[in-house]
Amino acid sequence: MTAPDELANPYPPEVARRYREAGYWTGQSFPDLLAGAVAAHGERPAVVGTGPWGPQRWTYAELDRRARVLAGGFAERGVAAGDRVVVWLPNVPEYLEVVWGLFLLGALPVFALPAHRESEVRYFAEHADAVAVVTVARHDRHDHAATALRVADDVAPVRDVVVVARDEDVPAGGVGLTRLREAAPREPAAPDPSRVAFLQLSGGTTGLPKLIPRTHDDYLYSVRASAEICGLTPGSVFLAVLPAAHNFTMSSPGLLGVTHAGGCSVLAPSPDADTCFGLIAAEGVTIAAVVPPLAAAWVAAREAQRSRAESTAAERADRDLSSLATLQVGGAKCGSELAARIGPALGARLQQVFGMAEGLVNYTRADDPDDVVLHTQGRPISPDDELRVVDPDDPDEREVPRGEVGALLTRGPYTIRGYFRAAEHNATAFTADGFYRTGDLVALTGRGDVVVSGRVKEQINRGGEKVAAEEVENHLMAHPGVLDAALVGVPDAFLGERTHAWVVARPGVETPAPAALRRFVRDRGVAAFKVPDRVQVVDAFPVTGVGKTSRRALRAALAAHLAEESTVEEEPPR
Ligand code: OOB
Repeated sequence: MTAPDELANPYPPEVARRYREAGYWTGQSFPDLLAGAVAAHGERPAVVGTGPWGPQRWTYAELDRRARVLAGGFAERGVAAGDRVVVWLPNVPEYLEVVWGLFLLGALPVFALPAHRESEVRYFAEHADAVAVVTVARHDRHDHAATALRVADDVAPVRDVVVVARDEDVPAGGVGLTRLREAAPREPAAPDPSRVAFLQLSGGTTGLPKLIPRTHDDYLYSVRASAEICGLTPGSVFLAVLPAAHNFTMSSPGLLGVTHAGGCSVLAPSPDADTCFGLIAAEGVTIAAVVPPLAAAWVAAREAQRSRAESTAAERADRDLSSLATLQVGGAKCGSELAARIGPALGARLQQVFGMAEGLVNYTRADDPDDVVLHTQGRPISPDDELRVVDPDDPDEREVPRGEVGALLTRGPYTIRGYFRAAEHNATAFTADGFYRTGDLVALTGRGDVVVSGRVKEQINRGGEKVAAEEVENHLMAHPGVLDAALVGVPDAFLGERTHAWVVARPGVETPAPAALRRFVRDRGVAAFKVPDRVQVVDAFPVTGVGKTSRRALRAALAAHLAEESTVEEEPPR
């Protein structure tokens, strides 16, 4: 089904040779990473969390044993090395058991977010020719297993829906994890480290999300280097707050960086301050990774706790955050004001992280001066990360002078050279010489730190969750009462941006109500964060002419129109 070379190293051979010679690509594979951790830290705690079987606490040896059994279990179900398996799980400890099971088998996880719904999961399964979907019974008031079973019915190669749930909660047609756990353990595979290890998802800028092929060599280089930059040791305890499958949580330095260092990963079942403060105190968490709105919520919760004088000794112990040395904030811009409140409120040092699932990750460093940590998004992991800041309006993409804002292009030892099965999109997303067009507007400081100032890509960053304008517009336009739709971002104090959909009603049919349109998008089975925050139905777009030039110009004009409207509203009556 898959031409074998689709999963081959996508880097030009001479480039791959250079990255090996420089010592970035070491030939380490995912199974090697786990084997190394087991050999050096076997009896140390590796995973803490709560799933369908209650609280779990596994050492590296135990995680390895479980993963080998699941590798055997997947193999018995007919999953083979090189096969793709959609992993659609919340932050339960079994997530790591499953993912490591697949890695040890040599199968390729395709990472979906727990917030994704049928339309996204179906697309991932189809696009990757997945042979199985692994999910939970229910999560977040949604029946994940039932949705996965519907996908399996329609998408031919999907043979199995593996349900991470107690047997009594596994629906008919699904395979309980218990069944896979009955298998004989399997010796780890020895995958070619230059080949693709998994497919990560992209926030997307087009109608359909893209899949990102990452090799063992490139990804694990970023993991080892990130662990070093962030100073991880066997004593590090990482709190996974954002979805485990997100690139930030997984590898910056995240769950995998902690594995490399021999530290412990704690999976937070919910990102709220109460849950996370309790886990930080109980487990001695040293580092956590969050998006700006969560950092703001934690800061506010802490400031409120401080102002309540009547707390008991037990309450204070439960909120002891003194172990938390580092709070990483990324996924969206952390404004200077929020940045300045983090240290005083939480007692942790802020680390800004500007990364992307396509590769490039920037960090502020522990020994950076405060103004760098507060006002920049850090600098790249690798000396061989190439960053070009170019004039976005120049067809020749000439670089702007240092310090000026331009569009960021990047190339390097862990940045992809193309999306999976997306030849047409790749032709515009990458330059002829292999630079990825990030779509971000940035400036570089004199020291080479990156300051993110906006974006050129058609994507809305809703508190770190990425919404592709075109994807949502396509859903809206599927409604019979909709002639045209344009989705734009509106500034939001909490999220950074929220979404506003302009909808042109189709003449001659009943005009749909905004609430009905929001429900319509939700019912098409998309992640809740993609459902427009506001829908405005009009007879024609309130800006003229621009629609004929490009969607981009139309969205920009509509966003400007909204901004104008809101300033007008705020003006006092004359
Ligand atoms: C991370 O990855 P993605 O793939 O969900 O999103 C990447 C995009 C970037 O291109 C940029 O537009 C935005 O998210 N972004 C930021 C940012 N971090 C990410 N914009 C401003 N400031 C930041 N600090 O979001 C991601 C992947 C790895 C590590 C951290 C974040």
